Amino acid sequence: MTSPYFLVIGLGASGVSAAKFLCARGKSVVATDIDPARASLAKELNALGIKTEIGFHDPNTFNRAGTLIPSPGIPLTLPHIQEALAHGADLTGELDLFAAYNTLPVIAITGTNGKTTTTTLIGDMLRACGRNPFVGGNIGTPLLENLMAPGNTDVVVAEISSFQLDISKTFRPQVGVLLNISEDHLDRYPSYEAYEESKWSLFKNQVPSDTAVVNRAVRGFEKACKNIRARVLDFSSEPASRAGCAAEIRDQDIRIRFEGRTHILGTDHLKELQGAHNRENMAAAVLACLALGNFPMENLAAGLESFKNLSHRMEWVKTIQGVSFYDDSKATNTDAVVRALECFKKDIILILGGREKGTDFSLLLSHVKKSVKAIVSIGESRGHVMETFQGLCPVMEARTMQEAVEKGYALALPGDVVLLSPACASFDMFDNYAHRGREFAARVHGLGGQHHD
Ligand code: UMA
Repeated sequence: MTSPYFLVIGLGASGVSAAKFLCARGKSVVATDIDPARASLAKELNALGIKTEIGFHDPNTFNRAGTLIPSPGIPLTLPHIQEALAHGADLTGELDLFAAYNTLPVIAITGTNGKTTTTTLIGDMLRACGRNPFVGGNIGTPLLENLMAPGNTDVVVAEISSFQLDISKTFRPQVGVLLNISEDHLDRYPSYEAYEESKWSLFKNQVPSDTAVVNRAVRGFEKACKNIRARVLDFSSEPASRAGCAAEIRDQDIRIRFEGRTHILGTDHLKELQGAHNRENMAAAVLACLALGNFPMENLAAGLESFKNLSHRMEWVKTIQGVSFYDDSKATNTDAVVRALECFKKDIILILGGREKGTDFSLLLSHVKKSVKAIVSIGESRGHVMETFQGLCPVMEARTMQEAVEKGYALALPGDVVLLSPACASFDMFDNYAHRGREFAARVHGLGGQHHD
């Protein structure tokens, strides 16, 4: 093996893309994945001239690498990574590889919740303004894909996770969006403050001609903004912080103030985007588009109207005998579950649990008290869920999704809602959140019964 080479660690979507991208640029690439099931994929990469080590991680391969490219899901605390860094290896990832070669303007969206909705909205709105965006990043299609096959795209809309930001030194979006920060991924960060810092780092390379779109209600807003060189456009729906914001959200209306113009954007008719959190997502999306191109408000509004609800995000599955089933599998933290619970008045049977990420279930206590009739706990965190909520409402355990759906249905009366909103990662029982959601829907459809929808 010639040194130095790029070592791609993990062959999921991000790693495969990075390996192919570097190889196409004539770089020497080695790729490794701990999962033996990646063997057939490795063959494809071998055919391109990429050497692979599958089913194990060899410390020697790490130590001899010039640059490590860990996939976002791989913690940097992995001993092989730490050892290689101590041997002098560089560290980079999807964002910086992309930044080095990309020539298109970039809108980048981060935050604990609402990233995917806002990213999708911005894409829809730009299309309604006659632009041709590439929409990618954490949302699913790695950014490097647009460098390998750019087509005639003219702007990049990138959903960005804290894991991607953690290994970025150079990524600089022309427009950066920070939606909110709440507890998540505490298994990956030494403290909540470290997670907050990671999110704010989206703006660290911006220059005065760039724009930072920031929720004014995010803790530490004033202090953090002192370190932002870009123009700041703020938004808020919180009574304590919304007055005078570039986007001020009051009830159903968003008042936008931008470069001397004021627009009132009514949102009441946008049934797919209900809830205060969605008005925040819309406000941020509008500001981001205005910052990029000062587009006409009619086109932006048309873009909002074309939005279709996302899969596994408060997705209605079916109503059986008056019991409505909703798939919110994408809710992998407590804040997202709160938003889901707020969509219904009461009588929710909540399917909760999975792989914890330093999850503090007690953040849900008051909301559960208000609107949850019973909990069905699934996954590795069954015991923790039981411990937290027993006494507040009935809590039943389920070992499989089939059992969870059956128990949820058995507990429900006509008019009730059975909601899968787990507050946890899915990897203890499923490949990913989408797999969990599909499994839920399949089991619901398997229940049969009379339709009331
Ligand atoms: N692996 C190893 N060694 C290890 C651990 C894992 O080789 O020690 C391998 C696994 O066997 C697997 C691969 O690493 O083959 C998985 O890597 P990954 O988890 O980074 O998954 P990717 O498919 O590359 O997807 C990543 C993002 N995943 C995570 O951040 C966990 C995707 O975001 C993103 O869409 C994709 O890159 C493209 O950029 C998903 C996500 O869950 C949606 N993100 C988190 C979130 O939104 O909360 C941050």
